[in-house]
Amino acid sequence: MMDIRPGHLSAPPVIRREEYRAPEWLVPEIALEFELDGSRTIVRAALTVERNGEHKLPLHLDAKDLDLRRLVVDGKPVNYRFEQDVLKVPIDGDRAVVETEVAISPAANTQLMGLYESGGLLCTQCEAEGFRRITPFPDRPDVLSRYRVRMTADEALYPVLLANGDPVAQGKDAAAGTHWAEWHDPFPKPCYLFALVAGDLVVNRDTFVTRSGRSVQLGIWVRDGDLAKTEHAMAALKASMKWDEEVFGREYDLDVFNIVAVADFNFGAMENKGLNIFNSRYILADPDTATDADYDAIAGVVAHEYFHNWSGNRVTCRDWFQLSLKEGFTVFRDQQFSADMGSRAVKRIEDVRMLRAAQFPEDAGPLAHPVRPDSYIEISNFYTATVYNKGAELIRMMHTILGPDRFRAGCDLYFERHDGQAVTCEDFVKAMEDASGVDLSRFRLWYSQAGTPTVRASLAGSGAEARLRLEQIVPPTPGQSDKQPMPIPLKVALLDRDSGDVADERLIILDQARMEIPLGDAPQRPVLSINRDFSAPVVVETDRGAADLAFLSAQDDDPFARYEAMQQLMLDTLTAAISGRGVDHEAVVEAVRRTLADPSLDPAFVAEAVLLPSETFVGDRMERVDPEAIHRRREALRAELGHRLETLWRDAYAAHGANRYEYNPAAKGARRLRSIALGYIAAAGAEDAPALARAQFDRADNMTDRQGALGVLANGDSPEREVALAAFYDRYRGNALVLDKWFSVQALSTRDDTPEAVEALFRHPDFILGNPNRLRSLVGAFAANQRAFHDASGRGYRFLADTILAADKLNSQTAARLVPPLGRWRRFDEARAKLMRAELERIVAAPGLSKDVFEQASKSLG
Ligand code: B3K
Ligand code: ZN
Repeated sequence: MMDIRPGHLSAPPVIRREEYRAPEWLVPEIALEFELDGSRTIVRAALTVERNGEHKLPLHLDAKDLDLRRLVVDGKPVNYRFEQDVLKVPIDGDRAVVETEVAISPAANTQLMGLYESGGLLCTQCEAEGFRRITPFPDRPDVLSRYRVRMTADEALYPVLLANGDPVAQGKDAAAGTHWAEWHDPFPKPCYLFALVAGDLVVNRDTFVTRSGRSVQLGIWVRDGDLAKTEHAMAALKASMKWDEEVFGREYDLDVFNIVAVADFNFGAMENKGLNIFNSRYILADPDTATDADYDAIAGVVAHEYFHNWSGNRVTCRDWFQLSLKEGFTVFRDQQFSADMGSRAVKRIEDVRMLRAAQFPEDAGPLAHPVRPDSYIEISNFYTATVYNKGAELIRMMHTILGPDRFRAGCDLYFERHDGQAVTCEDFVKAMEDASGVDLSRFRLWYSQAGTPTVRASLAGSGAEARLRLEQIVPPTPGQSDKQPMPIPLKVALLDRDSGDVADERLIILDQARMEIPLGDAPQRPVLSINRDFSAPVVVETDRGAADLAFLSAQDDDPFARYEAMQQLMLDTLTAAISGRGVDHEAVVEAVRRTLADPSLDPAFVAEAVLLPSETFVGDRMERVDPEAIHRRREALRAELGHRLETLWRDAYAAHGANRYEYNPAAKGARRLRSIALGYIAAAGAEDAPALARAQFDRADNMTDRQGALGVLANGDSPEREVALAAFYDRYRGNALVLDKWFSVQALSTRDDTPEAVEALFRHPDFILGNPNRLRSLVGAFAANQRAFHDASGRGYRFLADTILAADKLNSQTAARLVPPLGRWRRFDEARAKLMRAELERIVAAPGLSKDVFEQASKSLG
C-alpha cells in the first residue's frame, strides 16, 4: 500500500485489532433531547460517565462535523481539548454527568450517516460510526448505555416521532405548533444501535403474542400510499418471531417492534433496537412492482434484522473486528429461516451462487481479508461478503461438525453467558466448544486465515481397497503468505456406477495438508460425490470426467451435489472451448435434456440446474479472463442448448404459462423456469422469440414475468425492445424501486452497445447520484456485467472511476463499494490491467478523497 497519498499530507491511520484496549470510561446512562428541524437540529445530551479501572485519563468523546455549543461537567465548564474529531474531557472524580449541546443539519447530510433527511423524513443510521455525527460520545460498541430520548418537532411536518425501546410519554404545544415524544429503552446498548425517525408516516399495525404470552405491538411505517405494500414484510416479521422461538429458543423482549422504510439508505437495513430502519426496497412489495426474488429478499432481510435482536443487540460486538460475530451468525440464521420457509435445496444453491459471485473473488483479490480482520482504515469497508457470507459458512461448518443438537446447546450457552455483553468471535467458538466438548482449536484458523482453500480429491482403488485421496491448498493473501492447513468438513458419498445406488454419506474432516482415507466397502465402480450440500466454502478439484459428472447430475441424491455436477460439467465444457481444447457440447446438452424431462424434479430446482454458470464465474476459474471469448463461447452453448432442446423449452414454457399469479413456492418455481425457458428460446434465435417475450411482457399480471420478458428483450435488438422499455418506463416512472429495475436491465444487457447506453443513462434525468439504490442499479449492475465493463477500449473503467470520484463527494461509503471491480486487474491481460491500474491511480491521486475510497483504491493497486 502507498504511504503518501497525493493531495494529502499522509495516509489515514490504520486501526489494528491487536491494539484493542477496554474503554477508559463507561456511560451507563444517557438522556438525549432533540429539537428536530431539517436544516438545523439541536441535540442536547446528558451522559452519566463512570471511570473504568484505575487511571487518570480524560474522557474521550468522538465528534464528527458537530457544531459544539456547550460542554459542562457536573454543571461546570471545563478545559476540554479537541483533537482530530475527538473531544478530550478532563474529569476529576470517578463519576460525573457530562452535558453537551450541538447543532447539526440533517438536510445537508449526504453521507446518510448520523441524522439525515430522506424524502422529507428525518432518520438515522449509526452503524458503524454514525452516532458521532449526532452527539459527542465514545462511539465504540463496547460502551453500553440505557437511553432516554425526547424529541420535539413541528407537528404538521413530523406528526410521527419514533425512537428505540418503548414509548413513555407525549404531548404538544399547540401555540408553537410542536409536539414531543419520549421513548425509553430499558436494554443497555451500544450507540450504533441508536435510532430515531420523525415524519409523516402511516402504519400497518399487527400484534404478535410471544410464547410466554406477552403481546408485542408491531408497526411497519411507510409513506402514505405504500401501506398496501407492507403485507408481505409483516407476514415475514411474524414468521421470523415465531421461528426464532421454535428453532433458537429466542423470544422478543420489548412491548413494541417498529420498522420504518426509507428511500435513501446506504445498506439493506439496520437492526436498531426495537426500531429497525429499512431501505424501502426490502419492505415494499406487491405483485405488480416486486419480483419473486424481491419477495424472497424482503423476507430474508426482515428476518435478518429481527434475528439481530439477539445475535447482535442482546449480545453485541466488543470491537468492529468482531463484526462477523453478529453478521456471520445472523446470516446463517436468516438462511436457515428461508430454507425452512421454502425449498431448502434451492435456497442452498442460491446462497452458494451468491458466495461464489461476491465472496470468492474478494478472497482471491487484493482486498482479501480474514472473516475476523486484523486491521482497517475505514470500518465501513469491511461490511463485506467475507464477513457476512463466508462468516455464515463458518457458523454452518460448526453446525455440521457438532450436529444440530450440540450446535443448539452451544447457542444457548452463548446467549446465556453473554447476554448484555460486548464479546468476540472467540467467545462464540468457546461457547460451542464448552457446550459440545468438541475441540475447535484448529477450527479457529477459519477466522484468522483469508483465502478460499482448494481441495483436490481423487478416488483410488475400488471395493474393499477404495481410498479417497485429499489434499488442501490455502492460497497466500495480502499480508498472509504462509497458511496452515484448516479443518475442512467434507460430506462425502459414493455412488455405484452400475446400479445408481448411493452408499451412506459420511463426514470427513480434512485437517491436514494431505490425507488418504480408506473407504471400506465401496462399490466396484464408485463415483465420488463430495462437498455435498456445500459442506465447506472451498473450491473442489477432482479428476471426474464428463461421464461421471453427467451421471451425478442425473443420479446424486443430494440436490446441491446434483446441481454442482451439472455446473462443473458446464464449466469444463466452456473452459475447454475457450482455451481451444475443442468444442463438445454433447454431454451438457444430454444432461440438460434429462433434467428438463425428469418429471420428479421441482421446477424451481430445474430452473437452477439448467442455468449456465455466469460469465464472471467462468472468468474466476480461468488463468486469464478473456471476457470476449467467455461471452462468445457461453452464448454459443446457450444457443445450442436453446436450439437442440427447443421442444422441451417450449413445453416448459407452455406448461407453466397460463396460471394466474399466486405467491407460493410452486408458483414461484414455475415462473422462474418459464423465464429461463424463454431466454433459451431467444438464445436459439427462434423467430417468434421477441413476439413471445412481448406477449409475456404485455399480459403479465406480476413483475416477475414482466421483468423476465423485459430482460430477454433488452438483450436483443428487435423493435419490441424499445417499445417494451418505453412502456415500462412510462408505467413506473413514479416508482423509484421499479425505475431501478429499468436502469439495471439495460446495464446488464449483453448487447454490444451497453457501455455507451450506460453512459447515456447516467445523464438521464431520473439518474440520481446521491441515491444509493439508483447508483447501484445503474453503475453497480454495469460493473458486474463482465463483458461490457471490460470493453477493450477501457471506457467502462474510465466511466466507473469518474462515477466513484463524483459519488465520493456526496457519499463516501457508497462510492467505496464501487471500487472492487477495478481491483480484479491482475486477472486480465496486460492491456486491460494497465488501463484498470491507471484508473485506480487516478482515484488515489484525487484531491479531497475520502478515507473510504482511499483504502479500497490503494489496496486494490496492491
Ligand atoms: N448491521 C447493518 C449494517 C449497517 C452497515 C453500515 N455500514 C445491517 C445488517 O447487517 O443487518
Ligand atoms: Zn446484519
